[in-house]
Amino acid sequence: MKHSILTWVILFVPFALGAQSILLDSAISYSTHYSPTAVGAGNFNADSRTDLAVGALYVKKDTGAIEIFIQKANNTLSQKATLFFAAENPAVKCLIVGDLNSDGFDDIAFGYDHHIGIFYQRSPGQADSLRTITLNEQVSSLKMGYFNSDTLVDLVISHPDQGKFSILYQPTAEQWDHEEVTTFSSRFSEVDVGDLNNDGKEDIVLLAGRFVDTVGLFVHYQDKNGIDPTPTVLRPKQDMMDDFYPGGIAVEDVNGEIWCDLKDIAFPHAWNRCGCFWVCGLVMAAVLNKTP
Ligand SMILES: [Ca+2]
Ligand SMILES: [Ca+2]
Ligand SMILES: [Ca+2]
Ligand SMILES: [Ca+2]
Repeated sequence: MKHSILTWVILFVPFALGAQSILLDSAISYSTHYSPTAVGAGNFNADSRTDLAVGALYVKKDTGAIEIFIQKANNTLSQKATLFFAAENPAVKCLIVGDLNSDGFDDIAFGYDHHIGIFYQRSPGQADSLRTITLNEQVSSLKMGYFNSDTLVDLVISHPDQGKFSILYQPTAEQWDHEEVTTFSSRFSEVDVGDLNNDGKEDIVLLAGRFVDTVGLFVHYQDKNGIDPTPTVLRPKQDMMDDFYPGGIAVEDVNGEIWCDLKDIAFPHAWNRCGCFWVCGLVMAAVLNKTP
């Protein structure tokens, strides 16, 4: 296998958040064998340290890969294994790590082409063979959340075309029921999950931005009947978005409103502008504050 010199930048730039500036530590770079496109953090060896899974843009025709980096006791990473999988279009578009089946071991879910792939971790460091769930549309982003008032985690997937998103409900462990939701007619580059109205139920936020001229956030609230298919549309002031398109969103309480536990929505600019792919060039461009 050809060893790429592409590096993966974890910490790169200071970013601005309102009037505050936060200077991150100096960059730490690790080489991956294949061009990295997506990353997720979890535990792959049952110790107390967080490890990383990195999805690849290209390995070779009909072959995709997830590279596993284990965090050592000195807080550095060591490449431990590569999970290969067969696919017609194997470029990994998005990746998350979490315990999908509630067995105590973190699993890996990722999107490629119009599929979601899952590697279940059956015992520490041992991945099962690939489980594939085929959707109707291409995948641009996926996240975990709880969307039907049970205790098993579900998945939400954004599609870059057709004004649709998908929910994979998990009625019993490792069984995934696909529901496709038609929403505002736009193209979604990213999805995130958070309780935006502080009612204890997680809501879904879709970002239209990378592929369109008009930036918008489309919030689908969850009520007692489940996810509302009608979105609430949020559009930032256009001058916030001059000269670039946001590449992703993060739904977090970024300005410390812990006292009211409301979430804010941030637009990181994660597009490729300086030769490195993905995290390089991260800029916090806008924060939409919610007030009680
Ligand atoms: Ca670990
Ligand atoms: Ca698991
Ligand atoms: Ca569920
Ligand atoms: Ca909510």
